[in-house]
Amino acid sequence: MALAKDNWVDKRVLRNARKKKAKLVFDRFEEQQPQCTFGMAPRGDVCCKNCYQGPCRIIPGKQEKGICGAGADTIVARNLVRHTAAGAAQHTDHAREAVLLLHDIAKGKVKGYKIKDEAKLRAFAKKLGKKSSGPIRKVAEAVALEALEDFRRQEGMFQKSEGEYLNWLRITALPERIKTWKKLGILPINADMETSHALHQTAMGVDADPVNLLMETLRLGLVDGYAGLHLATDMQDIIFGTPKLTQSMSNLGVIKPDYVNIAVHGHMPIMSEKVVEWAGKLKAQAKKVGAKGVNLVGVCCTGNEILMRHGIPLAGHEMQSEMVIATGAVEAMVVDVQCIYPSVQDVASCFHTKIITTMDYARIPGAIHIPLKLENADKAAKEIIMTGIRNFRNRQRKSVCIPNKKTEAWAGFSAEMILAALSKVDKKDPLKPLIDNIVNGNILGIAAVVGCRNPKLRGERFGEKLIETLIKNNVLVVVTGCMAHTAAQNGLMNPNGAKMAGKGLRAVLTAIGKANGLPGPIPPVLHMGSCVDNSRIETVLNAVASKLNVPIHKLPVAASAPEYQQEKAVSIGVWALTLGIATHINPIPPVTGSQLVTKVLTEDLEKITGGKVLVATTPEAAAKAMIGHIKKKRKGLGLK
Ligand code: BF8
Ligand code: SF4
Repeated sequence: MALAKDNWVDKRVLRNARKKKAKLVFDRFEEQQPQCTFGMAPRGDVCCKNCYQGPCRIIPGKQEKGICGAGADTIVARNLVRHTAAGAAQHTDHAREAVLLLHDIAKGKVKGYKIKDEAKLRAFAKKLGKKSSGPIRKVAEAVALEALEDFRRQEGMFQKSEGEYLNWLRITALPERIKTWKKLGILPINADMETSHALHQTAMGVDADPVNLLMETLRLGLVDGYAGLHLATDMQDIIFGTPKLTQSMSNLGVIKPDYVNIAVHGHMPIMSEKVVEWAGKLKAQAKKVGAKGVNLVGVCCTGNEILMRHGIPLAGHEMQSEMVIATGAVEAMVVDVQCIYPSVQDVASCFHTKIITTMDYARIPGAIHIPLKLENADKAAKEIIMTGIRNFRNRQRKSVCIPNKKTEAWAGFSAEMILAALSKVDKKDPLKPLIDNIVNGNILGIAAVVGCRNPKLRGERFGEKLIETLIKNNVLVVVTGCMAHTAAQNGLMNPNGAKMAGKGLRAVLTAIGKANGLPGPIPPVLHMGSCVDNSRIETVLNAVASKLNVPIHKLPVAASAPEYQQEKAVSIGVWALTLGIATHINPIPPVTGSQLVTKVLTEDLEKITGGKVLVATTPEAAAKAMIGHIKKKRKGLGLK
């Protein structure tokens, strides 16, 4: 099996799982072969399941239309709308919960949470045209109500080009972008209405026009970007604090043999922040059961969130979640929503690990359910930690297998942190050193490598090879999501990784490091957070674009989701396209059955938003395409 080449798959842990008869993602992947190829490249056939006359399959030259008469272009575009809507719905639900928390804090309804970044809150009030001075709770209420408006505004829904649009888009996106989107008639009005409307529009017998459907896809990309990513990040920074530089460790070796190990998996800081707080408070309880303390470790995006704000180590990305349990040394894995394999309970049942679900709408049969609600968050978090502590005695020493694998990881590069680091080089004009080094070619360009790992690409080391090639070619790389775990585990998120960078990039990293009092360079790959924190990337790009007075699509930047698997990665990718960013996605998305949709995404869109999809199925080809695009943009700006 190609697994041997995946350096994040620990062979000993794998054997440990096998000994206990625990099936992992790779085993189920094999069982699923051969997977259905309908909708998938390169075969290019198309499948529709949108009504019960179907499923219908479109086979070119043989079966050109579904039973209702929908052809390949319509079906492919409809499927893309639905995936984008599903991804956006996950992010907007996440953001909504954070907005409601801010509102409850403002109204004094919850005691367990506070506002940590008051300056940020006041800055948002100002941007929204609200009173930014005075009692903080009043300001918080005004900001929360403006955010909630993005979930309830109704005016303009059926005359979209005339209506009002998302507050969060209005205060975040650059005027040039808003003008472009307004011209296209894709400004979203209300996040919930747009995602629900998308289900209507794509039902059997509603919209059959593929171009109109693609416009709807773009609108949903904007919903994702502003009412999802930005809104979630901003609310979380206000409540839990804006991340600053922190140094920690990554990979399975962060699990400690003598401690009560509790893995936190999912996405919402509303849960993870409380768990972090109570892990600190209950150290003495852990000692009572013979452990040295409580060791929290992070999995997937929640891992990134608690790494950035508290320096908690990263145990693994989503595909390693089962391996975290198969170390036999994890007393509890607490989860909330998104990207949690239901199989974690199956693996846990082969060991002593307790799986704890916390959200009423995300439960796993067999797991313990401790609902963590705003009003009982402290009680629930305490019970979660105590469940882990009580379970320490059940650990079977013979079943413990913790690999000796961990790598130093620096994190917390919020836009504010990046500017603070750059201001040490040029206090008056922090962006100048970045821009000067792009102009002189020390930095060829900037690439965001984000998103998931995909079991279809096991053994290919796609994400890590792509990042390594980019930095070798002097491209500054920023990472989020599971790709941040990948970069960390491969030593790219610490100063030593700078050895792998090209000469020009290394010189810049070293100059910034020295200006900040470090003995050497900063890491060549900057950790910007979880998947919702892709918003932070736009914040930096907007600052650069504004300073240069050019639109984002003229900047030497590119993005890649090299191993995407989740609908959320689709909606983030679509948002990047609306921003005008050339975006590589792999595996090839299921659009090749429609020549029209494929052509719009890979060619025509560039004339509309400036963004386009880059197709490449090897890391080398992906790096080449991204670097080629960056060079083209440099030329456009008159740079060598
Ligand atoms: O939101 S990168 S597998 S964990 S979807 Fe999920 Fe993909 Fe990981 Fe976070 Ni993002
Ligand atoms: Fe078939 Fe049309 Fe129904 Fe799709 S919507 S399953 S193409 S009949």
